Amino acid sequence: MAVSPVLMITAALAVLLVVYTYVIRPVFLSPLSKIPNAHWSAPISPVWILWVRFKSRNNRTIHAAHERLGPIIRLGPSEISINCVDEGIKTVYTGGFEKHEWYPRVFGSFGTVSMFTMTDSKSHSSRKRMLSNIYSKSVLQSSAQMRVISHTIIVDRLLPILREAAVSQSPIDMHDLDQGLTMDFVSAYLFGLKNGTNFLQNNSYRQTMLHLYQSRKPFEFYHQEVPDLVSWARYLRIPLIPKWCDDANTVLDAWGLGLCDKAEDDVASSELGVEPVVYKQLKQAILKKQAPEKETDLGAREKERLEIACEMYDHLTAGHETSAVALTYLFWELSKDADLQKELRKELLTLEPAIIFPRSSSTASPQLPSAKSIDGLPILEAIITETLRLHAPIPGIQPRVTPYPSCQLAGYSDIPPNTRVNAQAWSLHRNPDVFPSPETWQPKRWMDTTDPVKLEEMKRWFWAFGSGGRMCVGSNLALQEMKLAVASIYTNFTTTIVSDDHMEEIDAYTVKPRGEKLVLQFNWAAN
Ligand code: HEM
Ligand SMILES: *[C@@H]1O[C@H](CO)[C@@H](O)[C@H](O)[C@H]1NC(C)=O
Ligand SMILES: *[C@@H]1O[C@H](CO)[C@@H](O)[C@H](O)[C@H]1NC(C)=O
Ligand SMILES: *[C@@H]1O[C@H](CO)[C@@H](O)[C@H](O)[C@H]1NC(C)=O
Ligand SMILES: CC(=O)N[C@H]1CO[C@H](CO)[C@@H](O)[C@@H]1O
Repeated sequence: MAVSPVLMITAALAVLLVVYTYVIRPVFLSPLSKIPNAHWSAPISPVWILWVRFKSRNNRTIHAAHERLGPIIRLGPSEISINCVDEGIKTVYTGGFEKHEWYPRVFGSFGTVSMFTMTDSKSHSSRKRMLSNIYSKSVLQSSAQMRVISHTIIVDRLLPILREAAVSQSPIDMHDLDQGLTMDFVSAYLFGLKNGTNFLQNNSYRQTMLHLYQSRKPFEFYHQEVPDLVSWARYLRIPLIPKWCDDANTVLDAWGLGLCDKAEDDVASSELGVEPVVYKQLKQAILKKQAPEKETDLGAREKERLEIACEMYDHLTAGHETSAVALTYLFWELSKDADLQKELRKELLTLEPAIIFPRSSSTASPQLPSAKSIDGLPILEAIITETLRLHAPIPGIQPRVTPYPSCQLAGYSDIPPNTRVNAQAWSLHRNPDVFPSPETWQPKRWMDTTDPVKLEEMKRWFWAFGSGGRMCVGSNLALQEMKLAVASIYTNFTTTIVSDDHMEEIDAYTVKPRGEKLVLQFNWAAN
């Protein structure tokens, strides 16, 4: 059979076009081709970086590539990574590059998106305007609700547990307790103290819920990086993600929705300990924007209920896991340094009143000093900052997309639009020029005021809460609760390590120690 010359020419052209599009252009002609490749195959295929992520080697591989190749590297045909401030995180994150689809894929819930997962800047800023005020430092520091929440959680729940541990000389898994502490804090601010969680005092419930929450982690990769594969597998009934994972989601969604519905009953309250501060704020802000005829529309009401639930669920998860991990690493580092514990305690005793906790439960419990005075303690501040540097709870990539028509990053111009670009705190925080001996935990590096320029540079590279318009909205809440917890503990107790096997971070979006525990012994501090 003779093949027509027209067909042959067409076929040849088609092959050429494919070769041009998938090989010649990405390897030689695209402006991205000048950027050093983290792997030889990066310009033509994303398979290498997908494999790296599937094997949970994202952080170390990208980190090693930056060490080898400099502040900008190419990870795939349309993905790069940056590791610098100027023409790096400053351009991308402070410059408002939009979030990548990665976020709604992984962290969407209730069929909708939250402030954290919205990609489009307009809807995002509208949502952020509704919520940022109640998370501002000044509001949190002067909030009467926060004062009641703090007193209940620290004085009535946490300290008695630690006193019991010191009296009976029983070791405590602090990582487990930290997650209860932070969940109680954030849920109380979201939903009101009465209707928030009481994880600290309910071990079995806490452990069941946290186990469900954590169990899904190994399967994050699929939604994050290969969403089409997930859809296909579902369609073909291949169990890529096990059924118990879906079941865990169902239980957790119902739990989150239940907390919201309880808060709804108290939405009119401004009673201390009852008012659901964040829930109420969001509900009122959403109602204000809504057309009045929608108020009686059942479909619209249900949509609004789920939208609020999605936002609240996000704050619950973003709020408890990160702060708990930070506290765990802080207690770990501080438990290795008895001298620093002593110095810290001296500083804490300058608080008025100091958080002195009685040895016996029959003595009146302490009043807490103001959040503002705790915030002003330099050693405490340095300990927290250094922990967030060395053990950033979100150390990995925060993907964004480059804007139209092009941008310049790390000296490379004409970077095309819609290129995925990431930075990772893990690497930014390990620049030896900015943080000498980056692998050692040295709180005092933040207290060296002899060189203000150097200190300023450290602050520019500090990225535990991200930066720009999508920076963490809960950073002030996190810092306030962490500082209070650490201050309350080290005023009267010392800690030593009983067991710290596998404290290395897992490779994930929000990390945790691989061993998932940190066992400490609490003792009364000597005068
Ligand atoms: C030590 C504790 C915390 C750390 C290290 C942390 C870290 C971060 C980081 C790095 C981001 C940016 C993520 C990205 O763009 O991929 C972020 C965003 C966010 N965080 Fe936190 N966070 C902490 C505590 C909290 C708390 C307590 C809340 C509770 C309200 C919270 C709520 C959020 C929300 C809602 C966003 C999305 C903000 C936006 O897109 O505008 N975080 N956090
Ligand atoms: C722990 O929480 C569960 C679920 O809310 C509840 O049913 C149980 O009674 C609680 N246990 C204690 C000891 O408070
Ligand atoms: C707690 O610390 C304060 C200040 O050092 C001390 O006066 C008090 O006796 C301590 N309480 C106990 C039970 O050791
Ligand atoms: C990052 O990689 C290093 C090895 O380079 C490893 O020790 C560490 O646990 C990893 N951290 C995370 C968050 O994956
Ligand atoms: C489940 C629960 O604790 N619900 C409480 C929510 O707050 C209201 C108002 O204080 C209480 O009456 C409920 O018992």
